[in-house]
Amino acid sequence: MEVVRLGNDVLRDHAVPVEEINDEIRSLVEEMFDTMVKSDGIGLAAPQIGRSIRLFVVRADDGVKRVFINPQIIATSQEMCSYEEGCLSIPKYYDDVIRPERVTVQARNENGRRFTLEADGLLARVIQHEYDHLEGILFIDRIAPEKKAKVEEKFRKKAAKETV
Ligand code: K2U
Ligand code: ZN
Repeated sequence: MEVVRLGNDVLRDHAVPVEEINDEIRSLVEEMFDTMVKSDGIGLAAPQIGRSIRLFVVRADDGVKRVFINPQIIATSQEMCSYEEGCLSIPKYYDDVIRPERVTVQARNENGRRFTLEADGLLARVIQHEYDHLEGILFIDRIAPEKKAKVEEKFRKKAAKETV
């Protein structure tokens, strides 16, 4: 599957809830895992493959594959931390982003079973980055405005060249 790049409007949409967790959703999840692994990602949100629905997959530090369908962040820690983030939709650009250290998320898995997960470390970081994708938020929205403007300009130029 093709990962959409910065500049594609689908990355700025507010994704809609998954109505029914059926075989179509389960096969989409499988394809997203393959795409994520092939892209050396540790997370991938459905809007990044052009599907504006509330679903993302994660493969953080423990290597365990996790699916989050209709996730809700129900708590975040006061303590914040900084981490250098990247994004498969904004290739080759990395920058430090400050976010809460820990997060509690409630979601359904690929079989529709509800679960609640308390995460810290890299898993908490990826969950927050992927959750942002469902809200149409990208990590560059959380860095200094002048740096964000430079990245957007670079991708606009690249897209313009490709369309020629
Ligand atoms: O959502 C994505 O675009 C995948 C992100 C996942 C990520 C979230 C938070 C912090 C770092 C990454 C990355 O592109 S996956 C590639 C990667 C892996 C480890 C560290 C940085 C970038
Ligand atoms: Zn991303």
